[in-house]
Amino acid sequence: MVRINAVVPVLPPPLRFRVRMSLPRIQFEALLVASRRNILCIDKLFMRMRSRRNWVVVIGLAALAVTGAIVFERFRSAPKPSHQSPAAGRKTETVKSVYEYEVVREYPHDAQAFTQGLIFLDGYFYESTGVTGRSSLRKVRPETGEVIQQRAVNRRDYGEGLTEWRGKLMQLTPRRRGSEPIWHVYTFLEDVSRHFGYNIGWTYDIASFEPRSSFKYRGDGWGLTHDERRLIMSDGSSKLRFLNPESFTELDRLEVFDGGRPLENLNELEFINGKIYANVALQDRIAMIEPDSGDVTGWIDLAGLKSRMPPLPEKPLRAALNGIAYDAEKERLLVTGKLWPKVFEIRLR
Ligand SMILES: [Ca+2]
Repeated sequence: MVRINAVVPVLPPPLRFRVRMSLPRIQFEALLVASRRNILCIDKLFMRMRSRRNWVVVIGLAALAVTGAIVFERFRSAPKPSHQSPAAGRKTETVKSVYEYEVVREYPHDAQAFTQGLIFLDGYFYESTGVTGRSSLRKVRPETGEVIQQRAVNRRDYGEGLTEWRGKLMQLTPRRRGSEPIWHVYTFLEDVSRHFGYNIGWTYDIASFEPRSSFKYRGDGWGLTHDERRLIMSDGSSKLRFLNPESFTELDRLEVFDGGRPLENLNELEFINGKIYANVALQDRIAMIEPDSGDVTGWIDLAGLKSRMPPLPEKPLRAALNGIAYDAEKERLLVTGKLWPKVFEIRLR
C-alpha cells in the first residue's frame, strides 16, 4: 500500500471516490479521500506492472490525480464575493434586543424527525427532514403530530430547507457523501458534478407531493424561506443568498453581522414581518436579521425550552433547535428542533 498525504487549506465535506483503470500491462486502483480533517490521501493504491516505463506512467497519473483533487478542493472552497463590507469595516454595533418569551401551547412532534425545514400553511405544518437515507418531505397535523402525508427524498440526498412559493413546495436536497464507496461510473460522475459546485432541489405540488421540477444552486443549501419577491437561502456560512423564485438565479447576497462580526452557521430560516429569523446551527437561540443591512437586531434565547422535554439525544445524531414557522393569519410563532418531541408556540414580549 502507498499512502500520500497532502494538506488542503479548508474544511471540505467528506469526499471519497474510487479510481480503477487498466492500461496495457498495468492494473491500477486507488481510493481518493478528502476528509473533514483536511487530509487528502490516496489509500489502497495497488499496481501491477511489468516494465520501468509503466512506473513512470503510473506515478504521473497519481501526481495528476492529487494535483487535480487539490485544485478541485480549492475551487470549491474559494470565498464567494459579497456585497457587504468586511467585518473590520463595521465600526458601530447595532443595538440588540434579547427577547423574553412565554410558551403559549405545546404540540407533539415526531422525535425521530431530524428537522431541517419547517413552515406553517393553511392549518398544517410542512416539514423537511434530513439524514442521508431517511430524508423526507412531510405534511403534519399540528394538534396530534400525525404525519398525514410523506414523500421520501432520494436516498442519497439530504433533505434541507423548505418553503412554499405560489402553491409549490420548494425543498433543498443537497448531496453529502456518506462513507460508502462509489462503485458505478454514473454515480461517480454525478457526485463529481454535485461537488463541482452544483446541488439540486425540488419543487412539489403542494397537494399531491408529486415533483414538478428540479432546480440547481451553487454550493451547499441549508435553510430556505422567502420575502415578497425573492427566495432567501442559507448555506451554513454567514451569508444569505437572495434568489429568483422562478429561475433560481442569484439576485443578491447579504452577509450577516452580530456586533460587527460575521455570524456563521446560519441555518433554518423564516421571513416574519420584514425580518429574517434564523437558527444558528447547534445553538439554542434564534437571530433576528435586518434584511437590508444584514445586522442582527435581536435574539430569542430558547435554551429554557429543553426543561420542558425529556433528555434529548446527543448520539449518534444530536438534537438541536432547528425549526421556525409562522402562522401569519393568527400571528403565531412556532419553533421546534431536530429530534425534538415537541413543537412550541411562543409569544415574544
Ligand atoms: Ca422555516
